Amino acid sequence: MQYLQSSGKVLTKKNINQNLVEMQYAVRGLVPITAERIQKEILNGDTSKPFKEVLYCNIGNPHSVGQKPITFYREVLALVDCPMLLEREGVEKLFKPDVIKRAKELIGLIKGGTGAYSHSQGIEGIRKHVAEFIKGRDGHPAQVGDIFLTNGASSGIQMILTTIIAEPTDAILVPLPQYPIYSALIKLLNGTQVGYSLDESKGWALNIDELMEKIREARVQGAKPKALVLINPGNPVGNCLSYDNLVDLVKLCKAEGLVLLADEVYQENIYADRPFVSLKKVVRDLGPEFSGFEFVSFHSTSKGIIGECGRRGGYMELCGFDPEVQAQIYKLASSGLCSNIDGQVMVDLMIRPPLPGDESYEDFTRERSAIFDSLKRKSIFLHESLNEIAGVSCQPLKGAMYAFPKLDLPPKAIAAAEGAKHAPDTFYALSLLENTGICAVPGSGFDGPNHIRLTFLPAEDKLKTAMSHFRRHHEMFVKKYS
Ligand code: DCS
Repeated sequence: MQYLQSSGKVLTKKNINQNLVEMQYAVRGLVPITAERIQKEILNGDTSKPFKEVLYCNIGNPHSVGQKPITFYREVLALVDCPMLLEREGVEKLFKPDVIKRAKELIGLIKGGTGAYSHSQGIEGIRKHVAEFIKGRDGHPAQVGDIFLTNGASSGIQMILTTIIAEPTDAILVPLPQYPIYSALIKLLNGTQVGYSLDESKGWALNIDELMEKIREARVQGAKPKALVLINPGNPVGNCLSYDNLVDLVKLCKAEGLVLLADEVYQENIYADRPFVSLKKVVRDLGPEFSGFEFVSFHSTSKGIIGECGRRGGYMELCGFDPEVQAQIYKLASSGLCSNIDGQVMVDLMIRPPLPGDESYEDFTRERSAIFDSLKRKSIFLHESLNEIAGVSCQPLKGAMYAFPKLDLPPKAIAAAEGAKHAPDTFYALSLLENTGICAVPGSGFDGPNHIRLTFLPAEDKLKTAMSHFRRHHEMFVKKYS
């Protein structure tokens, strides 16, 4: 018993991994936790709040706020997961011929069925399709052996950062604002985070000069920059980088000896005229001089128009890696045995939609367009209505699924936040939640203080009502602290 702590437990908050204790992940932090408590209170009969339900605008989880799954995906998934249905009488009345054909094809690829472990990098036939998809998208070939199917993009990001960070001075450059999986994992793995700012006044553009300065400064302070994270289209800022900007970035990373990690999970979420260009295309377009350049691209079934977050599908493509390093990454993947098979099937469906002439094509296109068109309308609506509020400014929302407006908060509000031991934007987000039921994430959770992140995923009527409440709250808040 001498090994027990005073709490009577072997493990206490003080003796577990302190990097875990210090790690922060705001997307599921204080404000969403408070929101969940409030929602439970309402369900238990509490009528004291000035709203009837919490509106979750904190997380990019489309189905949780009402987005319907696309029929074709679910039908194929159902048959692949329950092949016995294919033997049932009348199956062809329930499922269209192309659904049955696709399901049989996938069943043929998955040796052992969805209940068996697969190859640690993922089912080879599906990786072959991923390689074909990349070639079709970029016009440059991809190798099946370089594709790893992952549990969402998250597990790929975790594997790569685990591989890269060898000592505390190993530094990863991350954009500011950033998606907090990067800061969280760098903390957990005991590395160094070096932020490079995106320029809000220029629509969150990437500034190569400031980036070079950050790399130089980090070196002066004894850090060893090893990799740079790029989120394109951006979370939380909704920007989309130009081809030329990406070219400059690749040249800089090559010259500075940095591995480029391209988080491209929002590649389908583009609402303005600038198209998404993949990092792979940019690097390969640069020709043979860049053929050995090391970079990774992450993709996911959680975003786009699909939004199948719970499926945990994703892939990463490694390019230019030393085969000995890639073998270690393979070993790391094998220590997790394999990514889940349902997610692997979802990846295949994501990259091989029904084609014209397929029986499901029309319905699929209609369902897909309805989701996309609504996202586009909401991105425009949110941008415009946020900018109509005095003291709130929002850059154009060109991609992803978030608005990241800047809040001009009165000094008295900042002092009150300090008194409550909260960052000003957390104080604001808690007030917004308590008064309107809108659950948003404070910008400081993304290293973008004095901002707030709102998803534009809820249904259009709900979002419209929410914005009028948002405006009312903002005016009330400013008046209260002026
Ligand atoms: N990369 C970015 C930029 C993301 O926004 C997310 C999830 C991920 C990776 C990981 O997603 P998956 O593991 O599901 O592929 N976005 C979180 C967010 O900001 N809201 O919802 C989840």
